[in-house]
Amino acid sequence: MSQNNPPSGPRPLPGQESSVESRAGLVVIGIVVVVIVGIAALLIRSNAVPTTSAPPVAPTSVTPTGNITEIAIDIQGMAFIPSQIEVPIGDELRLTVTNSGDQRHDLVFANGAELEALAPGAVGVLDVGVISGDLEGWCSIPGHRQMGMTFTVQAVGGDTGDGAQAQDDSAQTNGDSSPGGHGAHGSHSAGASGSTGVPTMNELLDQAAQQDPYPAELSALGDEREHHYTFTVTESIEDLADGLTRTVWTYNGTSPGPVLHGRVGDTFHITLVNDGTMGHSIDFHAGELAPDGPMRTIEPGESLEYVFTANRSGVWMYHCSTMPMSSHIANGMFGVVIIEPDDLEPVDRQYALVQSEIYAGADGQAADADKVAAGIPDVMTFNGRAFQYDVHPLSAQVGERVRIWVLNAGPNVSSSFHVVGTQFDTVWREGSYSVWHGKSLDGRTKGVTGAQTLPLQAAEGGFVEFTTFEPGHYPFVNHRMNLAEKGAHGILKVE
Ligand SMILES: [Cu+2]
Repeated sequence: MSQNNPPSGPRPLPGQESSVESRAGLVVIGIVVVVIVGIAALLIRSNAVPTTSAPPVAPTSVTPTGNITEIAIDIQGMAFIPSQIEVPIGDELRLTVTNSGDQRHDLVFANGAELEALAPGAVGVLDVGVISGDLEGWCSIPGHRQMGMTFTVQAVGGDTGDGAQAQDDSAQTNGDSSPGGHGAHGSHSAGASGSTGVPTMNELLDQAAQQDPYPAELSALGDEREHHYTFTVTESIEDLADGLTRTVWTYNGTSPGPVLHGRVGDTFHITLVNDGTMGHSIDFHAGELAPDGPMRTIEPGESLEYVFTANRSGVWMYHCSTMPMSSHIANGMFGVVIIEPDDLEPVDRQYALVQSEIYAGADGQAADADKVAAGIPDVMTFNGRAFQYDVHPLSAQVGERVRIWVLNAGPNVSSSFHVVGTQFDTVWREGSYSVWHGKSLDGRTKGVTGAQTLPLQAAEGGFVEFTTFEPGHYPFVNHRMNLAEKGAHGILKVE
């Protein structure tokens, strides 16, 4: 089953173990360096915030006390514990941060102070600078702030007549970023171009024309019953449209990841390798396993083995299940496992389409987590890129029987899959046929019937079958039309 794998599909990774160890070593060295740099800078006692990347704080109306307030905080799950502290105005603040969570986190402040990402179990020290007013902090790993990873320094006491002021304008700007904060993204998510960062249909079509399409053809099953794959997670930049890029997180370099294809009873052996910069994981809906082990989040440089037997037919989603899952899926970490029902009859052509959503962040950034939470995508895709099969049409011959497998990977919106100019004589969705060769399977409907859509909620899958009777260009769409117009649209060219 290699034909419909993306070009950069699964491959063995010679020397993986040594690279894992060296990366782990680098992480440890990195943490030690951070701590040493922090301590050394403190000893120097300049007025600058003693971290490698923080700009000097300019406490114009506050006289430094010369005191250092030292506070230890903890990271548990998706929260800083405590999430709010009080510090006397004019004191320097030194935080010791312990990451007791199960994935890496950082801590950045509105004044520019930054603690580099801490692996689970790691401890870091951050000198935040002189506290001249209330100050907001948060974890900057995509989606974590929206999950509640905010931290507030309250400035207290002092004898300045005008009292504590917000230490940085951006602290107030971002003050409504708590989960559910309405319109929170409005002020800071615009693309670098100064526009909304959302490409137009024409821009998306132009971009699709410049790239090879994701292979949609699904070839017939081979004889193998054991399937071995290595899934390597990477984080990279791709062009969303001319002049606008986005960060994507992928399995084996493409989104969707590789299409897995097999029969009921087949066993899949997946080695998941995390070559990213944050925790990632994988969850195969095609298997039935306790999530605790195989679906656990692994750190950069780590790997795990995930073995499952496909006991049931279906069009099964797989995806990263590291929190916040909505962001990890929206950033590209999903794919499909097609397990054919027993004795599925052959057809002339098969295609596999995975619908997904893009929530454009600023240029070069990952998905805007506020948009993901709001659930209104900017761009829709079949197989990871908007409109790609409009400029690189799928093909069929007149009279051929075509089967299209569809997974709605979400993460949020539904699909109403339709092929313009056809009627589906067969529709199979989530374990059952509604119509089969023009016959209703409800036991009541007499005569010839059919269906116009395959409806799919997020993470649902199925297939449709149809025949075309004359040449032409048959659009396939999500018939939620606003979503088709955002990119969930392609062409089947029949000759
Ligand atoms: Cu992930």
